[in-house]
Amino acid sequence: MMSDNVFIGLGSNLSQPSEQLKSALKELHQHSQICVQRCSHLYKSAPMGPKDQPDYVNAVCYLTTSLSPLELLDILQALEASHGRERLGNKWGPRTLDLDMLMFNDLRINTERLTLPHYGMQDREFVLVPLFEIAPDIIMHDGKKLAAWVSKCSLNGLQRLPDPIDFESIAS
Ligand code: ROI
Repeated sequence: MMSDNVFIGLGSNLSQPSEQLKSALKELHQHSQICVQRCSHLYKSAPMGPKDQPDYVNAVCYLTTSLSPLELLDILQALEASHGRERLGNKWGPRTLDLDMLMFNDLRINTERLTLPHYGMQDREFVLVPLFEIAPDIIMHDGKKLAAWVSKCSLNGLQRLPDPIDFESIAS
């Protein structure tokens, strides 16, 4: 059954970022082997990397799935592509939708397509803070509490947007 526990980081800084994230959550939930269980508020964040791009909107969701990590990665990448994402060497450039697998159970893998846990979490306030909102008690892969990671991380003016994501509209 859908018993694997996964955290996904969502980000967008083009074409109505908040709407990109909300529709991506809905589309994820519509997959027969994915059940979105919880999602954070939306957060406005300054771009990490090149500053000559719009601010981002970020969020984190917790889902359960019966897909394998690589099957889920295929779904995430297909969803990015359907939102007009172009992968043209703009690794640090603006994007309509970014879906990063952060953790898949306690799995540790390091392959060309997928590294778990996600390598960049530790210094990304726009990942750690929304993750902490929905899973405040988790222990990270170095044995430290997520709370300790959050307290060491620079917040860079991260702003929680007031309106929660309407979970009913995602699950319907
Ligand atoms: N910066 C922020 N604030 N949020 C992101 O999701 C994000 N994604 C990226 C880069 C370009 C590294 N910067 C980001 O891929």
